Amino acid sequence: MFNKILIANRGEIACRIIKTAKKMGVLTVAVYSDADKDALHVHMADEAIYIGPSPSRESYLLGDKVIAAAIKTGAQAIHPGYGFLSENADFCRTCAAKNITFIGPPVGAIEAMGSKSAAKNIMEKANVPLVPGYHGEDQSSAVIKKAADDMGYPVLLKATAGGGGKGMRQVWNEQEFEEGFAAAKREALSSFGDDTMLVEKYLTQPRHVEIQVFCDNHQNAVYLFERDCSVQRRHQKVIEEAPAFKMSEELRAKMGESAIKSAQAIGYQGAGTVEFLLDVDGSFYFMEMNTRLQVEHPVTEMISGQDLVEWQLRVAAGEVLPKTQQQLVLNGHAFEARIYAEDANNDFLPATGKLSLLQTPVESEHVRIDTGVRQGDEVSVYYDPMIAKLIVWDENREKALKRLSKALSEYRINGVTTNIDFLYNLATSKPFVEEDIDTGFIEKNNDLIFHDNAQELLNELPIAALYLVLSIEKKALQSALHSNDPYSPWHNANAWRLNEPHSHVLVLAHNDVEYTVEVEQKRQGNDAYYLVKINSEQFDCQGTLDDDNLVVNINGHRSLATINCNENNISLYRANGVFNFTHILPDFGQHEGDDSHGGLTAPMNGTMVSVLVEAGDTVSKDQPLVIMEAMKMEHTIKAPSDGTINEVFFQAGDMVDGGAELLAFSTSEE
Ligand code: MV4
Repeated sequence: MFNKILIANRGEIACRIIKTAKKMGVLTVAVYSDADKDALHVHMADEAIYIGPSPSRESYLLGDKVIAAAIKTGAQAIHPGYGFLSENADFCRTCAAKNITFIGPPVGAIEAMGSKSAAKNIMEKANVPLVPGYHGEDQSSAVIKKAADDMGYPVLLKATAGGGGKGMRQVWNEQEFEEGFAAAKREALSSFGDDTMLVEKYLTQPRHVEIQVFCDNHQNAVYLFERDCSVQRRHQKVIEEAPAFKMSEELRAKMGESAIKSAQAIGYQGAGTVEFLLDVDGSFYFMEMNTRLQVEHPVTEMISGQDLVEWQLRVAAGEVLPKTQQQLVLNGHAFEARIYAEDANNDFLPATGKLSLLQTPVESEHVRIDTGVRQGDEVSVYYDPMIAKLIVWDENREKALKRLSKALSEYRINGVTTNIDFLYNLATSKPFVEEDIDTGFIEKNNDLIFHDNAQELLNELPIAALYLVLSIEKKALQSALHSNDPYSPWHNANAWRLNEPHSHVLVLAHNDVEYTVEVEQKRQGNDAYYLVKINSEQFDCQGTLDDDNLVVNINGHRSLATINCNENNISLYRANGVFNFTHILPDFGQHEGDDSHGGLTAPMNGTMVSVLVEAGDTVSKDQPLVIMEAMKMEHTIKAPSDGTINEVFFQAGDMVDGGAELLAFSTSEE
């Protein structure tokens, strides 16, 4: 076994590999770019080498720098993770030349699977089932059209240079063929510089089912069951599960054996994944083979009880496979949800920012979180905006799915927009629960998954407003009780001011739509309650705030909310999802029309935090005069010009209503 390995990757997969290496007593070397100098994977590794500027092409993709780092630290092997250099044949070759073990397949396997059409030819010779079609040398439209006519429509034209869904065109009947074929060739030429086409029977409701295979250097090969990865958006996997639902033992064995044949056809070693299209009639067809550890490998680990990274290290070090096929047992059901910093309501635009709050579900034998970030980290523009992979397991699909939705609803993330609500809506949608899933799932169920929560949002506004008012009143009481003025009426602690009714006018925004919310405190005997008005609607509200947890009663409906405030971004975590608001503060600056001759007024309700001047003081323009706190933020009110303070009307700890005159001021020009 190696005594030191270098991980040529970052983020969650780097952390995940380091965890297993540590468990095995193998030392680890991380590599990092400028953006990752304080990243979690750097802290977790035993040592770390800087490899360059933040853009991947100037750091993580520079094979020579990675190999130099391995040589410098005496790492005997390099684990490439996924992406980056993991399927780069040249890098694999250079490792061998430098006598550094590449933890992955032989370079010949990487090259063989690098071309989709070459892969198909190899699989055809190995009697691995391919989708009925034609992928021959003769590219005349007559030959390709005859193949299409013979197999029957619809057919799928695919550019052999394409991949990942690019360069595919459906042809629904014979009449459309010529035009479709010409268009597909034009698109392929412009996209890939190569218009070689293949044609296949078009499967209209296929599932994406992939088999995890493992081969050692002693001619042993096993499959570790299957994963269903049909839920994809623009060919990016969103939620994966293992095993595949509605999978019979017989079909599992047939697909597993076929996957083994595929791996053996290319002399495979290490971890590999054979992807199949599974048709509604139970027939399956080779799609492609991935020569790396996949992002979704944890669901296989959860149902097989195997650590696939440990298997990778052992096999790369020349050991035999840790288990035989007979020793592998499928137990339970697992899901993986990919949590991303992206805006699902804005075409999944990647989001960046600081993870000001990152509270996760509690990890257990049922809940696993693979992540490369911590609270306070930046989600940067340079890399895939993955925050974490949430993996859950239970003894069957129904129970595992309940664990998934519960864990998703327990996440508390603020500072960046995430896709958690989208994942929650998807995981709890009827078709998903009922296994009505194929690769078209997200398009088919678009309205279900992206339901517009405008009405739900309006129901949450009173809660956000109540939270803000309760926070101000709590802060006012605290600062007043701690004020240093012995004569302050606040000292008798019965908060006499709170007996006076007062109101707040707040402006809350969501997705650039602003809502004005009036909150008026009322009293019923000793109980305070609040009348909240939004547009023409009125809500009777009561609430008790304990840190960030609010027990709220709106028109007789009691419920819980967790709130996180980051500057004026408010995230409201509720059972039915997270709701984000921006609190629009009025401008505390002086405006032209302001009364800068008679006095300075409080622009809104707040608390006097400190008074920095006294009557008779001469002040200069922009000199701070008082600091008041409003809506959990402190604001300094400054002198609008050179002048004199004639009188001060409030002291620290006082609550002031919007519009109250704070001090009498006259400018020097007067
Ligand atoms: C297909 C197909 C239906 N019929 N081939 C998409 C990218 C590449 N992996 C192959 N893909 C497909 N090939 C035939 N003959 C449907 C897809 C497909 C798909 C496959 C797997 C996962 C997601 C997909 C999303 C759209 C289309």
